[in-house]
Amino acid sequence: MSAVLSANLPGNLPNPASDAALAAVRTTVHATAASSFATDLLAALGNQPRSISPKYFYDAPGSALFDRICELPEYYPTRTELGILQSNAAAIAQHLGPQADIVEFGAGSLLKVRVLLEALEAPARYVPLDISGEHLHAACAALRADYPGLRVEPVVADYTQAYALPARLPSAGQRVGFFPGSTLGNFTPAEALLFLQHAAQALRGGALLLGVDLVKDPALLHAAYNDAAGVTAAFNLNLLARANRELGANFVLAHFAHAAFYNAPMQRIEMHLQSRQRQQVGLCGQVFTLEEGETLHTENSYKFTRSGLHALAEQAGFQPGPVWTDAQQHFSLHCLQAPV
Ligand code: AVI
Repeated sequence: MSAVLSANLPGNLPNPASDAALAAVRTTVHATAASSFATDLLAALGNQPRSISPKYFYDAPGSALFDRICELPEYYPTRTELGILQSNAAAIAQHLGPQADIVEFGAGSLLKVRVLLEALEAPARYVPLDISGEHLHAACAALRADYPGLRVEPVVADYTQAYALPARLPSAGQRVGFFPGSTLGNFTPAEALLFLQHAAQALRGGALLLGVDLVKDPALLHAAYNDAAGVTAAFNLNLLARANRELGANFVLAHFAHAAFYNAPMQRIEMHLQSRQRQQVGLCGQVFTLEEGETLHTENSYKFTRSGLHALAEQAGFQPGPVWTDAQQHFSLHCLQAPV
């Protein structure tokens, strides 16, 4: 998960890579991940308005909280997308064809790709890309145990930066990118475009199966990000807890409130951490004053219309294909054809 994309896209286009090139990408990912939280949080606190990438939610406690969010009654995206996949598995498989070479951007719980693997005819390979090597390798071990015949080739990489995919298999069908969960909605529009442009090149001649949340009744959206059990609040506040753990900051969590609301003109949920009082916080030897009511903007979660997503995909070089949705049109799964 990340919202930082490289601006010089042509220089970063992925190519089938040598082992040395892959190793270089992995080393860079690890080195930058450790130092960037402090740098980005310092910059966020010093800026006005204050804003930080949602990628910092996902340390181990944050990832566990996100898994709990996905099970909440109010948080419809996960189960709705899974339902769409299950109900349309045969049609999706027919559209993607036999011996697909599947590339998943992120390796969440691997639950959704299992539905795809079950439905596809003789998938040739599964290549999940994730920034967390530990999580990725554990998930792949579980998958290998359940699909002993499947070639599983994890790549530790930040897929919002330059990444390299393993060379194509001569015997495989089309390369199929899989990006479920509406993670695209956590990018800025410019970052979303860059990600799609990058994916269009990486998947040349293949397709991208993309899950995105749809614009809907703001009351449903509000409930999904303000659950009664307070799990989303804990997820948001974990950013400060993480800064205390990793960076020696002195945030008092009780002095901040979770604030999430739908910004209709921008078609996005915004999450903020709102200062409950005038306070001072220390981070890396610097002291920042927050006035009562001031916020640190921690996440945007964009919602899409079918036509808006198609326009974005076309701008990135994809040709829109079939769209599968649930009966209530809450969520959508798009098949986008990559350029040849
Ligand atoms: C990961 N991402 C798509 C989630 C979303 O809905 O934007 C993250 C999340 N934030 C709060 N609840 C869930």
